[in-house]
Amino acid sequence: ETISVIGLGYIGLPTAAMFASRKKKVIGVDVNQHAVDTINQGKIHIVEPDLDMIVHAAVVEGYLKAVTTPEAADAFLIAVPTPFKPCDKGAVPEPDLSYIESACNGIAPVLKKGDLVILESTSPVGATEQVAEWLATARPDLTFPQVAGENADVNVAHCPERVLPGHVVRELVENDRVIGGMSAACSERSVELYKTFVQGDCVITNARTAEMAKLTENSCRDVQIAFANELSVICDKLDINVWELISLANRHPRINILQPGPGVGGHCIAVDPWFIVSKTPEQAQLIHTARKVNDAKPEWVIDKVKLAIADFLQVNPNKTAKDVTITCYGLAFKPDIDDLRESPALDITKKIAEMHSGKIFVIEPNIEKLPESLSSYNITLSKETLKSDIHLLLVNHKEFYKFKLSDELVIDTKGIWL
Ligand code: SAJ
Repeated sequence: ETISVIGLGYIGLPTAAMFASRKKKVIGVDVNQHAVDTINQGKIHIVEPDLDMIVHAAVVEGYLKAVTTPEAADAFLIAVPTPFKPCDKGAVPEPDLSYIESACNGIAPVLKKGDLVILESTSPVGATEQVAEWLATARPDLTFPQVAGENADVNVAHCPERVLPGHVVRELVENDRVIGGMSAACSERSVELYKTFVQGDCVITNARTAEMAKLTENSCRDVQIAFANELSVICDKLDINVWELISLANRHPRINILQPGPGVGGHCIAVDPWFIVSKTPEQAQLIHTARKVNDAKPEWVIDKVKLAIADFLQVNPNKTAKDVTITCYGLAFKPDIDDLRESPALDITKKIAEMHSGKIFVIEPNIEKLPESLSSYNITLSKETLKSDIHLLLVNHKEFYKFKLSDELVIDTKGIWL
């Protein structure tokens, strides 16, 4: 049995490597020639603990190869991005399924009777049916589940990934999987496939419920973080320490409030709720509001910095804004990783650099040089904490807990120094 994984990114590559490590023949497909070349040398182009060893072994032993054009296989797993279409500020973003459509058009010519196609990409409800439609249109000589049901030539299912970046290798094996086939046969084939390496339960449902399950998980987390972020803004007004408040409330046996912060980052939790809101805008009131609360938090932090600059100048009337130094702690989207994509900390630092004429230091222990988007500003990347007028903590990296700041102006969005 040959398995083909379309899209060799943060999900596709580890998944391909897991099948290969169980001695399945795997063909990985990616449009990025650099990724394909890197993998074929037994190396990886993404950062994920332990993945390099598994990919290296899989390539050396001949179970995994990467190509740019799909080849025939028995099962195809689609793990490509589902971003937003560009939209105006304030509008509800719409999902962009064009990468999934390209993947379908790529595999259609090599599909044959008996094949299985699984959509792993996080997708809006209805996307799996859409995949089956695209495949059916491209291959009128084959039958698909939407018409042929259990007797389809090609089976189609949705099986969303739900692994946590940084723990992908372990979570791929241990997490339960939700398997949503377009027919019972589609589900059963998929379970059999995942059981190759999944030790968690493979729970069967239909495709639409599987799509919604993944969106629900990330929306639930977004709504809970929004609750914490709203509390932080309320407590700031009322002069209450929100971290103390939350730890007190969490002593109740049925309360478990998450932690506030500078906003919600990453490519999942700040994205997936929009797939629900754009499909059912009338009904998704709370989910929509949570998104707005979390997206408003970076601006709130920037306003705090503006106030701190004004306070400093009031106490030091002989100085101007140009004399005020600011140190920003952390750029990543969450603690102890080097991933800066969709990071509120990076966004806040950039906006401060745009508005502030004085010197800015950035401390980010997980990177060696500043990202391109900050290179045109008056920012210095530093390894250690420096004398500075304003200290802005944006990420609770483990290194920052030991810093002791006393009399300077401190804005601590994660509550580690308060
Ligand atoms: N955050 C807070 N307060 C908290 C927890 C998180 O502000 O109490 C912020 C983080 O700082 C970060 C953002 O939320 O900016 C997201 O971080 P995260 O650790 O909650 O999640 P991700 O984006 O790394 O991964 C999530 C996971 N989903 C859930 O936990 C429900 C993961 O299992 C999914 O596979 C992944 O999204 C995905 O790919 O969808």
